[in-house]
Amino acid sequence: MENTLGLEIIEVVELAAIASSRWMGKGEKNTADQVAVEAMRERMNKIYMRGRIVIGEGERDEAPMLYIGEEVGICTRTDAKDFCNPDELIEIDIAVDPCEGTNLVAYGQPGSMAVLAISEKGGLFAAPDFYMKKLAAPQQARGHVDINKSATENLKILSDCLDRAIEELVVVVMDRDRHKELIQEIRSAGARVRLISDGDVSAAVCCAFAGSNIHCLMGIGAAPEGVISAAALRCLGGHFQGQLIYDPAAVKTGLIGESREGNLARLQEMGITNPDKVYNAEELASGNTVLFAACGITPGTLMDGVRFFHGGARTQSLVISSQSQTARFVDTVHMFDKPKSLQLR
Ligand code: VTB
Repeated sequence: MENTLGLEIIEVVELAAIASSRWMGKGEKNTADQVAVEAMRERMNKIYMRGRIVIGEGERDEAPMLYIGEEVGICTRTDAKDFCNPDELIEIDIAVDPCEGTNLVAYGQPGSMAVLAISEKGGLFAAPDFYMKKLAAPQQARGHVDINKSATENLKILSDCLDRAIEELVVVVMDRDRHKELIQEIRSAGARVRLISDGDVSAAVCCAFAGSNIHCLMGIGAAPEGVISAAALRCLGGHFQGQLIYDPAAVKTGLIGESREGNLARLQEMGITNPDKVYNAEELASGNTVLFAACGITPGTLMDGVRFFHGGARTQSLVISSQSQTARFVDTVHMFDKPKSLQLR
C-alpha cells in the first residue's frame, strides 16, 4: 500500500494546502475550507486506489464532498478489475481534514494544515462528530502519563521521563473557557502553557518530534481530529490517549447535541457501548499499515506554510509511514507556468 500511495498522497495534501492558502487572511473560513476539500477530492480521485472516507466533512446529507462513506479513487469504479492491479483493489479507509484550523487560515495565523490518514479497511476508528479529551506526549512518556491522572501528576511523570524540570516543559492547550482550570493547574505545577486558538492536530504531532519545544498536548478538541493525530503518533511511537466527550456541559460550545442523554443514545446507536472508554493510539489507528500526510497552509512549528512566487508556489509536507517507519519532510516547488528554466527559490 505504502509504496505508491505514500508518494501520491503528498500531492493530495499539497494541492489542498495551496488551494486553501489562496484564502489566507481573507477572513472567510468556509471558503478556505471548501477549496481545500475540492482540491483534495479531485486529486484523490486520480489515484489508483479503492478508498472510503471514514472521517470527513460530515454525514452525506450535510456535506456534498468527502462525506463519511464517500468512495474515492479510480479503483472504486465498477469495472475497476479491468484496469487496477490487485494491490490497488484492496479497500482502504481514509480520514481527512482538508483544512485543519480554518480560522487560522482565515486570519493568517500559524499552525493550519491539510491533513489525512490512511489505513486498510477498519484500521481507523470512525469517531463520531463529538469532542475528545486528549493527551499527547513524546515516546519516552508513552504508557507512563495517563489521561485519568491529573495534569499535575502527568507533568511530574513527564518531567521524569524526559529528564527535564517541570519548568522546562511546554504544554499546548486550546484557548477555551472549558480549559480555564486546566491552564491554571498546569501553570501552578510550574510548566509553561502555549495557548493556541485552533489546530490541535499539529500540536499533538509536534509532541513526537524532539526539538519542537512542545512536550504535551492537554485538553478537549474535536474527536475526528483526535483519530488523525493518533494515526501520526501511532507511527511515531508517541503517546496518545483520547476519551469521547458527550456531555455538552463539559465543552461549553453548544456544538454537540442538546443533551447528555441524547448523545449517549447516539453513541449507543453507533455501537459504542462504553462511552467513557479511554482509547490509545493503537486503538484509534489500529490498522497494520498506517499512513499520515500533512502539508502546512500557514507556517507552523513542524512545517512551513505555502509560499507563492511568480509562476508557482513552494510547500512543505510531512509523510509518516508505519510500514517503512519513516517520517519524511518533503519540500516541493510547484510550477504553475511552464518555466523557461528551472530555478529553485
Ligand atoms: C477546533 C479546532 C481544532 O477542534 O477548536 C475544534 O481548531 C473544536 O473546538 O483544531 P471548538 O469547538 O471549541 O472550537 C479541532 O478541530 C481539532 O481537534
